[in-house]
Amino acid sequence: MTEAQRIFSGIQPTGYIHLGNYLGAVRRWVDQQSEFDSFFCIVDLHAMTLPWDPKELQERSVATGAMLLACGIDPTQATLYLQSHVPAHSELAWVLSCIARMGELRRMVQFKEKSKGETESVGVGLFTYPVLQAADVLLYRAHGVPVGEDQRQHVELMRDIATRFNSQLGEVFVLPEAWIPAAGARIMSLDDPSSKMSKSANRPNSAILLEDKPEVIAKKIRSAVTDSGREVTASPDKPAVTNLLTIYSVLAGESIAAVQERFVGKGYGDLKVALADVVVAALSPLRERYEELMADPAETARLLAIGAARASEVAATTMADVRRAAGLVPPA
Ligand code: AQP
Repeated sequence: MTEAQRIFSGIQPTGYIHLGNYLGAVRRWVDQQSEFDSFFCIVDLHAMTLPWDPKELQERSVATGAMLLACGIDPTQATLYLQSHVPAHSELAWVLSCIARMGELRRMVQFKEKSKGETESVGVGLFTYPVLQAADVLLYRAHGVPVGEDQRQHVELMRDIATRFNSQLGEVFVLPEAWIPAAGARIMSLDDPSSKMSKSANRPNSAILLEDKPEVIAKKIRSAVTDSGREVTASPDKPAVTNLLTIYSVLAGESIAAVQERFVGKGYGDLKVALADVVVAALSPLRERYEELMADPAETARLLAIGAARASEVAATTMADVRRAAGLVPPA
């Protein structure tokens, strides 16, 4: 039997997991975990790149673990853990920050967006976090990185850093590939279809959270902005309706054309009512499992510790090769 290819992906515990995270990443992790040697990481160190509340970070880290389990991540199949429990992530990030170049980090769109032009006063971590992200993936010598569209540039950067390390110091790293889904790779905000649905948007009606109750989901969808015109069709001049149709299509497992067909002669209001039903049907079982798991956070913490032990073993092997290649003397 050939060994399963390895995949790695992460999620920040910066807030509440939303439908964009689910469709762009988490749902696919669940589908892929039996086929690949899967590492799914709650990247708590990344959650420190903008000012944070320590108590909230602690709570959200375990709650994110519980939500991933509720979504169907199976700790007997996948390695699920907290990034800070495996110190090799930070160690490798330092080594790679000596390989990465200022110019390539400056080009990162997320840095430009999140620093909002305040490049002198934001934390250094916001600038260097793509290097930590490169370390996250390269540490496990993962082939595939199942992510949403927003992470494409960061995966390109990790390939560049890995290539440079391998050619300067010796072949240590596998070059990872971004695995971006054909549909659902960029779910947009409900209140602004020009910006992606995001945990850090801090606008209550912009994102559907996986833990939202049915009435909240229906209300958010009812208040979603729509476009001019009346026809329920996906097109570049109808970004809001296209977004709603995309969500419907991915969750219902039907093509956009088939979904459009359902709404011939109907209006945006009809689409919103039907979409709310589809979203509630998909998310209610997750929310119920999540509420059960949150009644016993110690159990989630225990499962995360088991994942960290497995991740540490794999990380140690890579770090031994990195140290050797970099010329760091092993402890006597
Ligand atoms: N809107 C989205 N559509 C599809 N996929 C998405 N992802 C994020 N947003 C969308 C994918 O979800 C995974 C986890 O990403 P994250 O933890 O960075 O989530 P976020 O919502 O992007 O979180 P933040 O805190 O708001 O971060 P920023 O502001 O950096 O985006 C990834 O695979 C991501 O592609």
